[in-house]
Amino acid sequence: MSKWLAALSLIVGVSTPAHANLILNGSFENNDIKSNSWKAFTAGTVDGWSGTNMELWDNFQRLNAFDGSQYAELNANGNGGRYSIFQRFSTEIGATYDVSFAYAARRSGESFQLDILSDTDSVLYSQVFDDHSIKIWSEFNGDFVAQTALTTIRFSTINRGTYGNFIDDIAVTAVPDFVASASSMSVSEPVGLAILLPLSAFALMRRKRTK
Ligand SMILES: [Ca+2]
Ligand SMILES: [Ca+2]
Repeated sequence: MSKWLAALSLIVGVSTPAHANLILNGSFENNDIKSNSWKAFTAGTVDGWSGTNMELWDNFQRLNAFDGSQYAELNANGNGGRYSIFQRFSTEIGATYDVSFAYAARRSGESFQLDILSDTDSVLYSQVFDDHSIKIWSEFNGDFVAQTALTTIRFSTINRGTYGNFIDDIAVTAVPDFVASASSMSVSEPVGLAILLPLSAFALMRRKRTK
């Protein structure tokens, strides 16, 4: 929880619900492998994830995990073609969600695409990542608005071959309504929160969450 949210929940005297990660095994820790090793997994055998083959690495080849001790290499063992893993999770129609993860390259020239899709295949968010640093984690933070009761997050490799596109710490969390609507809140609205907290605090809170 951010300190702004913590402060807000103190001021208004309510407990902010836990912002549980909606992604199962987003940090790739559930299929435990030996330290300083890697292991190939066939499609669907990594907890929570569907799609193609993938690899898990455990603090291997001088790259420690961003979170925990394990991460995935999207360009997996196998046919050397394109790889794509995905997971479906429950969402509330119209609600805003934060999405975050960490990514790193194994060598130069790597790229992958993030897609967030509604259950009717509408694209809620899509971005190509080709700016990774070699064996240095970069962090992504974004958000989307759900359109259906189920939403899919998908990571697809763009460069071919069995090398590249490390990923870790994938999280999707619900954004509380009062934060999601803060930017559209007007001073004329008879909202108790607006009296208790200056609008600038909402703006600061929003900026902190989205940077
Ligand atoms: Ca991890
Ligand atoms: Ca590989």
